[in-house]
Amino acid sequence: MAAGSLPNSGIPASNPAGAGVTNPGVSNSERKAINIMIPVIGPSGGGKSTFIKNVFESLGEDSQHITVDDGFGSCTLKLAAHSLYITDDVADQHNIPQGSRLVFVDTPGFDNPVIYDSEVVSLMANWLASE
Ligand SMILES: Nc1nc2c(ncn2[C@@H]2O[C@H](COP(=O)(O)OP(=O)(O)OP(=O)(O)O)[C@@H](O)[C@H]2O)c(=O)[nH]1
Ligand SMILES: [Mg+2]
Repeated sequence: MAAGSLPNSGIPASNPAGAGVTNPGVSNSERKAINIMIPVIGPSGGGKSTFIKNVFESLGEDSQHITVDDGFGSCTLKLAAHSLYITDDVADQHNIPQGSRLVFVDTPGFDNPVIYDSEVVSLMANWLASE
């Protein structure tokens, strides 16, 4: 993994495209593609990874890189970003630049037996600070 990038995302942690900016009123060719970050947080075993996997599968995307709990303990132990491109139709419908991506950030669950909640929060804070 390159320094400064999110695991599994293949994108830099810093977002030169400018996440969250839709540039309304500007034609699509003038807009820059953006990464729409969606952190998924919650209790350990609550179904965070399953939710992300289901989103990918429902859109016909490969979901093998998303690991869910196999019943033998806490599963997600690091932040893991999983991104997919928004279709041009959906982008136009919502005034989002074509070529933009949704980036789901899977996180370790709260109350898991491996990582303190404070560490989970710290991981998230560091990630947000790098954006
Ligand atoms: N019945 C039911 N089981 C679910 C649902 N969502 C997830 N599960 C099951 O709950 C278990 C935990 O799901 P995960 O998606 O790994 O949960 P998580 O929140 O990512 O867990 P951690 O990464 O350990 O924090 C798995 O065995 C899933 O199959 C749901 O909506 N209904
Ligand atoms: Mg998980």
